[in-house]
Amino acid sequence: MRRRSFLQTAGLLGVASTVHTKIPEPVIIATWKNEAGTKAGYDKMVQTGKALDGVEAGAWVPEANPEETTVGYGGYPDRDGHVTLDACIMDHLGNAGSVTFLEGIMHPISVARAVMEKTPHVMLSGEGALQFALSQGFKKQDLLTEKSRKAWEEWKKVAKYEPKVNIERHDTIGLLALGKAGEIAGACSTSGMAFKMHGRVGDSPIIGGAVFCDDEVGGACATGLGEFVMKTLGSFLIVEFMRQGMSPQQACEAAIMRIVKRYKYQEFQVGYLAINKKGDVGAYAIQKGFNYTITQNGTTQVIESASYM
Ligand code: SD4
Repeated sequence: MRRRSFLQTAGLLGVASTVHTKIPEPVIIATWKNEAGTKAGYDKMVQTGKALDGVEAGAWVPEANPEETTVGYGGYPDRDGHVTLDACIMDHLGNAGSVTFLEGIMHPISVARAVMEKTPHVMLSGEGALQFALSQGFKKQDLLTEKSRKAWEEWKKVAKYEPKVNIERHDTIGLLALGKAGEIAGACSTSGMAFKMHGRVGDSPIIGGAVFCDDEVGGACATGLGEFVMKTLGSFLIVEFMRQGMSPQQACEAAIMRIVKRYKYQEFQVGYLAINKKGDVGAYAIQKGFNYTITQNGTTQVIESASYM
């Protein structure tokens, strides 16, 4: 008798909890105009049922596109002519992986995922990251395209490091996904700032900088001049603001204000995206011109972000 009444109570609780916890529609968002990336990520997420697969597949698209000069193959090199890549990925369980200063591998996001899943570490860098990638079956190739090499030759005539705000409007890809089970994952992939110093690493491989997810709260990702994302640990800050009760929009704005209050923000861009467990999305940037792409229910839209300036 006792057992049966326990089971009945448990059953009732079960029903009650399904009624109250409505899982929102799966959604994937990405920095900038990245329709092909978010669509590919969304399709993958629908196919496998996992947000993590969605953000990885989304990053693959610009990584493989030679016309995309800020990510992967075709990315602009550093001042010495090396294409050096940074990427990171984080899942809903708090697992994270990243690679920095990686050369010669087209899909650094997948190497970051392999670091997360197959090593006891979070971050591998440079030659060590490359050796690990090769050991996992990734193929080494030359990522410097003719277009990027020419741009570098041109840059060398004056050789002035000058990060450009919103260059080409299809920059570094940061992605956030809310999966079928309501789980949150995030990823980021970049070739970093064009013509940077050799060895420079930006925010994109920094967990808490370019990407942070906490499945109790939501996720955030960043783009723009990484030095300022790193100095304020932007994505971690946004998730913590959401934990304290802010909406994704309020949290992105508060994180941009941290930069604006402390640094000479007029000359550079930082843009943030955030999502919470309900599927609410926020976006905010320092300068005008930041936008993001969202795919949900099979529909993809590019949306202009609000900005401080
Ligand atoms: C970096 N945050 O390497 C990257 C670059 C970027 O839009 O996002 N550009 O600093």
